[in-house]
Amino acid sequence: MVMPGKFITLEGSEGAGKSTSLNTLCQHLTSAGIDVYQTREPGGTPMAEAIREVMLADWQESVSGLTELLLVFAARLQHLTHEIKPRLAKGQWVVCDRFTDATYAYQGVARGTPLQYVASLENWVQADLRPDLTLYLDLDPEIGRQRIAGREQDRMENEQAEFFRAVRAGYLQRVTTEPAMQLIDASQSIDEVHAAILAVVEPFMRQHLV
Ligand code: Z5A
Repeated sequence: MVMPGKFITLEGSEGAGKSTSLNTLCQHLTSAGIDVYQTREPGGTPMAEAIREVMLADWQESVSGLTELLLVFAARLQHLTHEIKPRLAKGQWVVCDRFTDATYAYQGVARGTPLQYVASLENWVQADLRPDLTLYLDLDPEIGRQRIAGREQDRMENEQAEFFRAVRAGYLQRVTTEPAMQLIDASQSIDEVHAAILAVVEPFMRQHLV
């Protein structure tokens, strides 16, 4: 019988180092013999990537948190149906750059969309699927913005500092209620962040590779 794979997500605000950490984490898992699939949200399928483009584009009209919420869950359903669920069923480990904790932080807390709307869609779209482990890279958003300064900014990245402080507050709130969520201090050097991630991931691997 094939054991279902594990679902690991990375979270954090802009410039926290998710993409950097995701690559080194996937290399580490692969070198331990794990069949890893690396992906991201919003995105992960052609249609979900198209929804991502729509969501992050700079529209000349207001875009509410509820509109974003519906877009992000439409993309998520495509991603779950065509990539995440079939791969987990085959025993692959799926490592995803952002997932529903981002929706709670950005659309819920920062945009002010009622959290019960997020929870309802989470239950409807995901049923009982939740990440087995979430690495939340915590960083002062000002430092994160300095790290990505000079890069072209999308509609979300153009938000004010107050928005990103609310995103961080949203994530910190999730850490207190979600047992799968582990806080990593992302203000450290890249090597120190990687070591902190491995300190969480190694015991997780031992627990699930027997
Ligand atoms: N979004 C949403 O609203 N709701 C949802 O449900 C979901 C997403 C799923 C796209 O996400 C947007 O979608 C995002 C939230 C929204 N918008 N915003 N704003 P994304 O993950 O694609 O975009 P991002 O958060 O803007 O990613 P990012 O800016 O690329 O950040 P990162 O991946 O965390 O950082 P990085 O690329 O790894 O590193 C950035 C730079 O910092 C780079 O030069 C690194 O070399 C450097 N770096 C990394 N780590 C360190 C350390 N430790 N020290 C010093 N420098 C470092």
